[in-house]
Amino acid sequence: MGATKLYTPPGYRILDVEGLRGLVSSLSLRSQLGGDPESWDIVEVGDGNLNLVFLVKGPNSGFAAKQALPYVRLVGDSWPLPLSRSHYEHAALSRQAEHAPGLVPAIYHYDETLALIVMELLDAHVIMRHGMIAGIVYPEFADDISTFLAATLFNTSTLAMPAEDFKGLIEEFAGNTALCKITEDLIFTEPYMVAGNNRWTSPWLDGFAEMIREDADLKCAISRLKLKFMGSPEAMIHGDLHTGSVMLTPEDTRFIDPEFAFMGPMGFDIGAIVANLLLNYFSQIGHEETAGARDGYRTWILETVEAVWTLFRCKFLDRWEACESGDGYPAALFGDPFGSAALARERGAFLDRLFQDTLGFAAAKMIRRILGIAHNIDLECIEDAEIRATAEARSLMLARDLMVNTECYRDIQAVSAAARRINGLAPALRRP
Ligand code: SR1
Ligand code: MG
Repeated sequence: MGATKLYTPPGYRILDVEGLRGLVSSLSLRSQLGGDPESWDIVEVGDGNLNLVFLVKGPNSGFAAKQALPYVRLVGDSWPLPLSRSHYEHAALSRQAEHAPGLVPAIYHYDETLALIVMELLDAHVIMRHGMIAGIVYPEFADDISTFLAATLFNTSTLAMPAEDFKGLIEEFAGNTALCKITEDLIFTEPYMVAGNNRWTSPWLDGFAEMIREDADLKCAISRLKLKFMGSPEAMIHGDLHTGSVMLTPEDTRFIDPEFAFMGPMGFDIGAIVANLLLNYFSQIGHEETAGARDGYRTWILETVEAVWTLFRCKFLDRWEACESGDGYPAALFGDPFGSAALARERGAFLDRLFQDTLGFAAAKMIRRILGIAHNIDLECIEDAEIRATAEARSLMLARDLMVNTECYRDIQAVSAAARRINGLAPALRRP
């Protein structure tokens, strides 16, 4: 990235702990916290790639405050990034709250100039990625995420929306181009070529990285997916729905951080979560005390992958069957018995295509986390490089097959069966 000048609007400043204390003490939120501003406990805890995140606690309550920086935090100010992502995050959170109430954090305050969203403190919750590294089972997760996906994707598509409203939504999110460009470059392009941002567990994975760069079938498949990502405004998608965008307890789940939201392909969100569950599945070799100690957890992960898709499919179909407001398949065309039987088959075919998209996008998400710039802590925290590379190589093997031979996977059980089989293979690693 060249040294581009950072643009910040008048009134924007990067907040620190004292800056936030001063700001909050002038807002009505002050009384919600209670006590004297000096007594508030404020810490910056952001560990993501892009933003600042503060936790603010007073004697009566607390909240979380997320501020967009004018650059990519992971890299620094040599990589500018527009603050407008905060606007899109706020817009998406508001829509998600409407369609999936109780599954996103409540918003308390939004400051467009400061690119600051103040929201509910999820103190009892942990980032799902961390919970899964610790081997915690989340019995409600599959039900909650399938509800979230079915509700947000169906209701923001033109299966549910009249055409005019749907086009309004496309317009509302059309400007989030810089965040889309990150995805277009970092997920769909760079891992498949020589690029300065890329890194991997070297030399162990050098052969895999080379094979992927020379794999014409894979490069056609990823480009097909990129085209779909850029040119298919099917629904308002979260856009970055990995397990770092989920905060939960065993009883309660919230989806956070939709700053990548735009009108895109539904399979991108479903694929993101499937990918991150599978990456964690393969990473378990690096988290168990003794070989096989996490087998029960592995089983739970794959059962969860299956449940996410199966429940999503049912919930999406239920919504579609109950809805007559969308312009996509006008109800007026399908009122007679032949029409309704044909529509039922059509819905099934739609979900079958969405399943294929989901697998392709899941594969893309897996490959980028191993060969691209932004890796997952699930794998990164494995200190032994050979063990880490083994988990990563297995992930790449499954991802490559999912992306190139997608149509061979007729159902989600075929995916978990392939993951189980590949997890027993010894990948050919390059030794130092
Ligand atoms: C440079 S930003 C890298 C990644 O961070 C976000 O979480 C998105 O996944 C993005 O691709
Ligand atoms: Mg994020």
